[in-house]
Amino acid sequence: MIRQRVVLITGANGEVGHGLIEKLAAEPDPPFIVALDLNELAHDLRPLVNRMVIGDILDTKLLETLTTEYEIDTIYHLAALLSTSSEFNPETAHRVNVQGTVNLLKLSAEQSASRGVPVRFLYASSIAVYGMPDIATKQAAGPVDEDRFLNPITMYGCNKLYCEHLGRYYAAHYQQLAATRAVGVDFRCVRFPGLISAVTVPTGGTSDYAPEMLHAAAQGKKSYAAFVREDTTIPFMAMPDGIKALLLLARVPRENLTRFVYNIASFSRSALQLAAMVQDAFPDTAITFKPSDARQGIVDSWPADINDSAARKDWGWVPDFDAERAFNEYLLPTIKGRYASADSD
Ligand code: AKB
Repeated sequence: MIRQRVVLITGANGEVGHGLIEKLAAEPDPPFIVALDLNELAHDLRPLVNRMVIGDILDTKLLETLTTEYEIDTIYHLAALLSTSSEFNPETAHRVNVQGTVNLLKLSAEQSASRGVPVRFLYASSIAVYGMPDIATKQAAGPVDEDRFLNPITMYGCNKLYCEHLGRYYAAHYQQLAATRAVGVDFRCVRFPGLISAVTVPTGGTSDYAPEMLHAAAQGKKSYAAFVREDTTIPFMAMPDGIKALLLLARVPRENLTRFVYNIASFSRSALQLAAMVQDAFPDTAITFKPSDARQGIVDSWPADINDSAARKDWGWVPDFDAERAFNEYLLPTIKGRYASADSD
């Protein structure tokens, strides 16, 4: 039986899934997209995918069915419980974030072996893998490269860091003692900064104060209280650049890659600077700062800036948007259109 060759997207209904599906479906020769998510796909995305599977990455029976039905060429593994949500239920987060990833890596290893060609496995990691020991070190560190300060303080960060290692293991060492060496999974990973989308609002993350203040203002709310201090600084990226990075990394020939895990950076701004940009555009919303100790501690442990020179060198990564372009050419025009059309619905 000839099986359909497909691209599988987990967490397809999440923020990154939205942008990725739109971009893949708009390609001149779009792939056959199988979208997997716990929830039904948003209405506007439904026609853009070939198959929607409502299910759990912990359901190994479901994953087995998908492998028998399809020849999985590429996986974008986006499903995860984010950093704040994970702290409320760390063991559940561990199951979803780690066991879910193992299930998909195993599926990829089996498909790679049966096809004799490595499955490309794109993994969405995060700046949460870092753990800066204190604010003074964070301020003095400058742009942090991939291999320093890897002492995450959240379950999510621990999960992401460990799964980066699992990806490397399934790529280079899986079944290393077997009589015939397995075809390794083609594991490729980006560490996302805080992503800001004009069309979706995140839930359960700790970088959420930035998209939340923007969406609250665009919705015409009278006020928004950010859960961090004014001086809080971490790296951010406009969603289209995050999608661009995933697609670029997916397409680069493996021999160009010198590592499995790459930082990608775009702009770092303090919460106060972001609030000023939002208030310039939406002067009627008052943005205030009411730090929550717990969530503040998490963002303080993330670097202020990251070094993405390896991605730039190996696969030609350059973001399209700095902070000003992100606001003026993507976030503000798109978000104003979005809420204006919601008003008129
Ligand atoms: C979160 O805040 O948990 C995510 C992330 C930085 O990975 N947005």
